[in-house]
Amino acid sequence: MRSARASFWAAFFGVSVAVWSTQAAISIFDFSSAVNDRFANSPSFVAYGYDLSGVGLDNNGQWLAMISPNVYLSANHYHPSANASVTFYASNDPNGLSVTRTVTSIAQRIRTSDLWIGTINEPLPNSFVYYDFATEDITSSGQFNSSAYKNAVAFILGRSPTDWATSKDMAVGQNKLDVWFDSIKVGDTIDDAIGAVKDSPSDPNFVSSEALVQTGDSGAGMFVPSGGKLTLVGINWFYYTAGNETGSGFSYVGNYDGDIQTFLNLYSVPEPSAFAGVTGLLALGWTVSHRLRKSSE
Ligand SMILES: [Ca+2]
Ligand SMILES: [Ca+2]
Ligand SMILES: [Ca+2]
Repeated sequence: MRSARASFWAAFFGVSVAVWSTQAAISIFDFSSAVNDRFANSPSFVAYGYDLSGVGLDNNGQWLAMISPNVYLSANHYHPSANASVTFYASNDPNGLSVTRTVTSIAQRIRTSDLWIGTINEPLPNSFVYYDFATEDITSSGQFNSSAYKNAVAFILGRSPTDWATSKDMAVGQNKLDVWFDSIKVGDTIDDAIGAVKDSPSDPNFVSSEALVQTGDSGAGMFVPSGGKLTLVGINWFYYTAGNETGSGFSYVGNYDGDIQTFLNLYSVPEPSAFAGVTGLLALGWTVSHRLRKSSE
């Protein structure tokens, strides 16, 4: 069985941890900028119609996936630093609406996992999305095999082979979630992980834009589409080679939703409210009528 074999070899030969650099790029089968680069802004984009406005890359090339207007998830081993600057784009148009935020020092590792949770200095406006996240507990291959995520086709995010400015260096591929790792050790972290084997076109689980995470992609969100929306299911953690098999491993968010909710309850603040807009309009109306009255004096 594929998943058992992968777990076995990964456990015995170890896995290659993604070591970061700004040079590397996600590996996507048959990559093309129109299909795989978010900011090519093409209708043939693999994730066309899905909202990526809640995904950010900070000025150091580290990833954020927003789960409230001001709270993000990333990877413990490669997470945004306090005071980093991150620009979010409301659409896939690189010249469209964008806002820039600062990463704060309110942040922490989630237990002993490779998940990292933190805040930005000001909530994103309501034209920017934040993501629902997985909550289902999965603690064994058996539970994974009967879970909603077994064989789900996920969007895999990473740095693009195309030469974009850092904040726009976002490529998207796909892969089928088909591996579960029990207590895998990567670096100093031991945790379960959800994974996706890198297949060839002749393999039954192959999908278009089949992706394998690489160096520099750690901390990006792994999303499963559902009902036209994206659910954050994992965070890029590692890639592995086991014999002639290669694949990607993700921290599984659904085993930490309780801890995530505790952090959200403490630190999440709402997006700028409709009330602020109403106040602005009232103030503007007052100014206009005041001016009119003045000009008629
Ligand atoms: Ca859970
Ligand atoms: Ca690039
Ligand atoms: Ca695959």
